[in-house]
Amino acid sequence: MSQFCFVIPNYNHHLVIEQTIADLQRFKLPVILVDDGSNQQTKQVLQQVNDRFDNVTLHIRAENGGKGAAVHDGLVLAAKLGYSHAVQVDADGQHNLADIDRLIALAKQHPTALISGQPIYDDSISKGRLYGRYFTHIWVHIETLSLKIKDSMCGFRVYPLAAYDKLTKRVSLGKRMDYDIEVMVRLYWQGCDVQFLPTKVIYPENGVSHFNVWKDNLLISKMHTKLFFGMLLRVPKLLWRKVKG
Ligand SMILES: Nc1nc2c(ncn2[C@@H]2O[C@H](COP(=O)(O)OP(=O)(O)OP(=O)(O)O)[C@@H](O)[C@H]2O)c(=O)[nH]1
Ligand SMILES: [Mg+2]
Repeated sequence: MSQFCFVIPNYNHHLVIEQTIADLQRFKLPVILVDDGSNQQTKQVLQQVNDRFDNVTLHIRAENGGKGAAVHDGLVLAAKLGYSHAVQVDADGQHNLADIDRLIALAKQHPTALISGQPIYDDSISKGRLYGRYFTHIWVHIETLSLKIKDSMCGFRVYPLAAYDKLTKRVSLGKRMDYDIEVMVRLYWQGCDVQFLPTKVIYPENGVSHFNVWKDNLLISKMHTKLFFGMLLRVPKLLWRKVKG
């Protein structure tokens, strides 16, 4: 039997987090909220959320470690608490929570797969972010020798925790914005199926993005170089997977 929980990483996102947790109550699932070394204002809001909702476990990281480090902590804690799947939702109100039912249904249909949102953007996304994503799509197709991965940057996902545990016992993943991409490619390399659900992603007007165009894009480029060489080592395995369909 699959047991689901939510994992929400939070770094200085205080505006909509309480409303997000309130909206998640209808699922009657536990929520692991990870404070990734946030500022005092956010800490106060997170404590308030923790006091208000019984189903919230607040995990506090002493220092900021990056999105990847925060999600990793949340997933490890989720596995330790006995859950089989963790639904990862960002804390900035960009994800369409109405699609969670469909995300979970897909995970139940494919219990060993990584399930991911495939973003449908409106005009609120900046052109820089949009084009950066195409760059990553192309790299990921090369790294997996496949067109199977339709998006690797969306943080709206369901992680199969057994497969994640197996992966992270072997390799340590990028700790910042490189994480979402790397974990998806490496799970794919490990043999994990990846399923996508088209979902609207918005950039709210008062939204705060911590994505640093120069620093994070450089980090992501370095990671693609590493994954490219990783792909070369796996060419026979990846081609065999293609042949098997
Ligand atoms: N950027 C960033 N996000 C973190 C960090 N730690 C946790 N997070 C959380 O990770 C999620 C994604 O962060 P965002 O800054 O929105 O990054 P993103 O959604 O990939 O980028 P945008 O598309 O520009 O919004 C949010 O829930 C953050 O609060 C961190 O150190 N840096
Ligand atoms: Mg965001």
